Amino acid sequence: MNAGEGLPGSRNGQRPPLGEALVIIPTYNEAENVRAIVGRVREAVPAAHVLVADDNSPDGTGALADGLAAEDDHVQVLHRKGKEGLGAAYLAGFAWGLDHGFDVLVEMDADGSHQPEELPRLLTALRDADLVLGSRWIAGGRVVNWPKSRELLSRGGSTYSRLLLDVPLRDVTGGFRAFRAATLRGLGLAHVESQGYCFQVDLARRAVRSGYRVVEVPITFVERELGSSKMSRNIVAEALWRVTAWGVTSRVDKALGRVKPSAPETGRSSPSGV
Ligand SMILES: Nc1nc2c(ncn2[C@@H]2O[C@H](COP(=O)(O)OP(=O)(O)OP(=O)(O)O)[C@@H](O)[C@H]2O)c(=O)[nH]1
Ligand SMILES: [Mg+2]
Repeated sequence: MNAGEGLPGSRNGQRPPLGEALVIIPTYNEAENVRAIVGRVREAVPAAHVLVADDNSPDGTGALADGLAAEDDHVQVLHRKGKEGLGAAYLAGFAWGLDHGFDVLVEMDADGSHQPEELPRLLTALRDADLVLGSRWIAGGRVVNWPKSRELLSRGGSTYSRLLLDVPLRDVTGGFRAFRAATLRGLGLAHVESQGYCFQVDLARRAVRSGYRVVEVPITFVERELGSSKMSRNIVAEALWRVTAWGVTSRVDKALGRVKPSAPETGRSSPSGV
């Protein structure tokens, strides 16, 4: 581990060198994608380790990932009992990565929507940040092959979250992100209950609220070509009600002069990167 790892990352603007990175790839029925995506990550950032967090996919993704792990000591598999949602898979992956001493933890989808070749840019930006978000909705960011309806949903979700939660970020729902370990430790992950898209909103708002430096980097998001989406009405509904509830609660707290820090740490600089 790096010296100073336990300190809030942005104190005095000084951050430790990045150290060892773990790319966490949650999977549910990604048999057609898992080999290609792991191979692309290993090529793009050879020093990084990969953790496939599989929810006992009925299509055998977990066994395929075991095969990849047997071939490559930089690949590990976290087998979970059953489908519990993206948020739970990431929380388990973060816990695994923190327990194993990784300094940087990356979130990335298995379906090819996030380009492993863009990972070095995210990691470079993290040298001077506590959290880096791959962003579709800033200059230079774009989506490829998305129907207009998906784009509207995603842009609308980010705008709604930004306005309601006072989070000055353009892409709050995206799932291509790099966290410093110290940042994750400061987010109060034990209290995270969100599962679907709003898991990403939840972590972003916690990071901003805790004063971490959050930086957005433009990415090209490509619609999946193989396998099927796990997006559902329930996931959208969960995001809508949770974001609305967080927004209302924080407005009431502000009106009553109550401050509710999400993490025990203090002394971070203002989130100047957002
Ligand atoms: N372990 C685990 N992974 C999941 C679960 N739900 C989704 N995933 C994975 O999370 C990533 C994102 O899921 P997608 O189905 O691509 O959802 P999406 O990217 O929001 O939706 P699309 O844009 O339609 O692809 C993929 O790697 C999925 O396999 C889950 O319950 N458990
Ligand atoms: Mg996807």
